[in-house]
Amino acid sequence: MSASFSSPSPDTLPVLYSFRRCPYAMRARLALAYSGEAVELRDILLKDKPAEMIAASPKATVPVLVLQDGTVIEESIDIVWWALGRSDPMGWLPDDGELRSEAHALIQENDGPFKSALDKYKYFVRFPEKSQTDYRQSGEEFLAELERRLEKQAFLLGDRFSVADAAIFPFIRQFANSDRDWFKSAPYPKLQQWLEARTSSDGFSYIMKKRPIWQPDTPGILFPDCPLTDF
Ligand SMILES: N[C@@H](CCC(=O)N[C@@H](CS)C(=O)NCC(=O)O)C(=O)O
Repeated sequence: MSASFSSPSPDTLPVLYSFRRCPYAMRARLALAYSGEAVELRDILLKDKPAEMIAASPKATVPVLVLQDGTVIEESIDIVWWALGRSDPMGWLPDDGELRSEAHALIQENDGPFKSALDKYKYFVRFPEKSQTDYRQSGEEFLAELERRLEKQAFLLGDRFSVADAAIFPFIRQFANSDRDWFKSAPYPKLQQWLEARTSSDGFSYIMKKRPIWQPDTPGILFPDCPLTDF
């Protein structure tokens, strides 16, 4: 925490409903934390969603960002673009239009086919049509694509960290954690290093800090409450 960081009061801020372990919520918290766009963070439990959140967003998934004018942003990637569009001190948004389109395309691949394979790999018992290995192999198509990118550059879009790295790594982490021994011995050394760097960073520890679950009629937590400059 730095003395120069001015702390707005949480009750005049946009409200973010979030669940600590959700990869979609992680990407939103990361973008908000690094943009410095302060919000009132309300950490919730999926099994006990607050009525306030469901009233704001009946689809009832996290993350949800409710702006002061009542606008509701209920897709994690839209929260990411909103935060970085307002403030991007780390330069996570590519200046180049083509690279921005590439970021969109890669994130779509992550959120679509890869996430679907990830869910089936993780919860294979619920999807008996195919084996866990089949599901893993289908997820590996995306891992291999990321590995190819990281063989020629340090980050997914080039030589600097970008919105694509921030939006995608929580899902790769989840895939890796589904069977750590397998992931450690899988032929994706660059991806393993990239993931390790992200998950061992102070910024990741910051967004993953255990915070008290929000209770209705109480103020949430000011987030971020310190400047983050390194990721
Ligand atoms: N497309 C949504 C997906 C969000 C999502 O599915 N979040 C999960 C948690 S990781 C959720 O809230 N699920 C509802 C539930 O489990 O009740 C987004 O990007 O924000």
